[in-house]
Amino acid sequence: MHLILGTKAWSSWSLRPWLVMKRSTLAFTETLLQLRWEGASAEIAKVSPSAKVPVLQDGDLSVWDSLAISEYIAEKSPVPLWPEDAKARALARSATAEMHSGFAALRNQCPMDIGLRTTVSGDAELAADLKRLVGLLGGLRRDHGAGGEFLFGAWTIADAFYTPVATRVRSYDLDLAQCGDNGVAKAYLDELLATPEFLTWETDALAKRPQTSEA
Ligand SMILES: N[C@@H](CCC(=O)N[C@@H](CS)C(=O)NCC(=O)O)C(=O)O
Repeated sequence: MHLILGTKAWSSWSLRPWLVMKRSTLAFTETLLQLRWEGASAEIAKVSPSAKVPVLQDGDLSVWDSLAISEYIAEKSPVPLWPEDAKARALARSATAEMHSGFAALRNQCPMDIGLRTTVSGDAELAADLKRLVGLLGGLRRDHGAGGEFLFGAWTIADAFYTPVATRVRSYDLDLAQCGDNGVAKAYLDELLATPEFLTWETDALAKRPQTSEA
């Protein structure tokens, strides 16, 4: 299988299925396409039906969109990538889908830029997203996380979808305690940043980080 990814410092959508692929133990190769230059869209359109990355190629099949790619990998993976319990799996899929389609203020006001360290004066919408984030992560850790460091104990696709958030909290110095965190959500996000898979991505992202960022 072959993953086509965008600039690793910026492309949060690429990071998610790349982490899923790593955790699956399946063999894969990858190609990196540079984002944010005048020809980027045309270059991506040559390999992606949606003109967006990531894309997964498996023989003559192209799968686009981070969530569809993650589900495809989960179907092929010898390692379980969703919780085994059906109710926990439904919750993991809900949390994953919520990140995929929600948290617009957090995504727009704090775009992923690994290596960036700054502060942001967010608005009420960002505060509402952070409050929801703290409630969601804290609740899942409390109710389902007992067997390990992740949302459902063992690592699942839901953790892949929240890893870019961990970089945003770090990059923009977001104060989760002010949004109701008793330390559980922050500790969980720090855990995501310490996984060997993320550290491998981060090293590559920093080595190839473009000089200028519009993020
Ligand atoms: N919903 C899509 C979003 C993909 C997306 O927006 N990708 C961005 C990069 S992170 C992209 O390819 N933008 C095209 C461009 O910059 O020309 C997914 O989950 O994969």
